[in-house]
Amino acid sequence: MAIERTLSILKPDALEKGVIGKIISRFEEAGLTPIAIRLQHLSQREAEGFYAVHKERPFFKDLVSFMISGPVVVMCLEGENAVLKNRDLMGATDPKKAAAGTIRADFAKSIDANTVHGSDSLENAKNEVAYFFRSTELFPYTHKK
Ligand code: IDP
Ligand code: MG
Repeated sequence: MAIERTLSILKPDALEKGVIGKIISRFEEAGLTPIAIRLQHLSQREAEGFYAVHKERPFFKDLVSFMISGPVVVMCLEGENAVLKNRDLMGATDPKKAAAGTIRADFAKSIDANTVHGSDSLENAKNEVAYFFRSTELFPYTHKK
């Protein structure tokens, strides 16, 4: 398996509940290392640009207003099979359908406030990491595999 990079966002509800440390621990324990990490309060333009693929969907307005309702944590995670591993740790989009023990099952309260974003493919991961981080802001370092 290959070492990959993926984008993770801890959404405003994660900060509101005070669970960012618990969530980052889950990533680290699964072998996903944050190689860039930043607290950021997204502007409307930044959130709309990030979620541009969803702009025709009925939930787009609510999604953007939720994502700008408070600060978020944006992170680049690196590790074996990072894209799929992160999606597995996150659980299904709707927390009611998320498997037990996943981040969304344990922390999310609704499909809007679903605690985490994660890139869904290697190609999207590359674009999403580049949306938030310059290459000089990524700090790969030796870590537990
Ligand atoms: P994902 O976050 O699991 O990849 P996507 O389908 O990419 O899910 O949708 C992006 C975000 O839009 C979701 O995390 C969720 O917050 C929101 N969303 C998706 N589908 C719905 C819906 O049917 N109603 C309300 N919000 C939704
Ligand atoms: Mg998605």
